[in-house]
Amino acid sequence: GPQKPQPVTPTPTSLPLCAFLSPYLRGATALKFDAQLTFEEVQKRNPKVKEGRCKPQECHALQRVAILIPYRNRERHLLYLLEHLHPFLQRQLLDYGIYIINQAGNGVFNRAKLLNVGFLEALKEYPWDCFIFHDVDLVPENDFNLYHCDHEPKHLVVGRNSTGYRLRYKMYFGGATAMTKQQFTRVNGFSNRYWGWGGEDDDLRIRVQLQKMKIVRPSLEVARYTMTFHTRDHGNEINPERMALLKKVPQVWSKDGLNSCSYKVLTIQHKPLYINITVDIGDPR
Ligand code: UD2
Ligand code: MN
Repeated sequence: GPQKPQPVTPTPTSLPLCAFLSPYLRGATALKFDAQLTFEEVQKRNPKVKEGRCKPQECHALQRVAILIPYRNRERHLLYLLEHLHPFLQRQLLDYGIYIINQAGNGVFNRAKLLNVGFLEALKEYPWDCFIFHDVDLVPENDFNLYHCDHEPKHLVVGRNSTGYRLRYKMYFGGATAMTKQQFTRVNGFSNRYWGWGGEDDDLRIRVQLQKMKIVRPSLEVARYTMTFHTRDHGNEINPERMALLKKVPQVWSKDGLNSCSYKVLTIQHKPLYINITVDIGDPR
């Protein structure tokens, strides 16, 4: 027989879906970096952010996005990134959280392993759909560079100030990338074996290519970043083994990654503007 129409009651879960292109986007903005800025000030400017997270109240976000930032001793860079990223992500109408994965101790830095830890730990607190692996010193200049995941892994940094806003090389996959939970799991995450500077981003690209996934990029006009100036950090010297490691990716990717990532979480702090995970990731072996 004919079915009775169901009554529709407006509940928080029946919010309309957010627009793919938010009406709040502003396009290119001139970035200013104010030496007097404080974390308290950024907190005041972002009253809707609670414990590093925020989601739109007017609509149901299209994706739940975790921003994962590998970190050690870059407080000023972190402050500038938070200053710009919080309003940027709110304008994009995302359900998002910002995680800082802070390497404990003074051992050799390992960006890729920290990002694996971030992925595994963030999923313990919320069912994130999409992960943005993001350097702490890169500030996006245009909010049409959407921090959504795509059907293919997405590289977000086409150009930046220090390299004349051009792609560094055709296969470049560093700085900031967006992958869904499924895409990142399929490649077994990052390698845990890159200690020191370099190679880990190319390793991830090879993993993606081995799975026959394609890398997509936003247009050059929108995928622009300012990298706050820095010199090479102590403890993150160039890794001389990176080229040799890159040759072995096809043989090792399935045994080296998310499924072999051993670490010890020391603290998880829900700070006002971000979630801080301090972790002991061990030493190169
Ligand atoms: C490039 C890539 C980066 C990564 C790196 C090689 C770009 C824009 N970025 O960055 O994604 O592939 O080369 O490993 O191409 N960090 C700390 N504390 C430290 C050391 C590093 O927080 O002591 C973090 C921080 O998030 C930093 C990131 O690691 O942005 C990469 O290190 P970098 O900025 O020194 O290296 P860079 O700019 O050459
Ligand atoms: Mn940098």
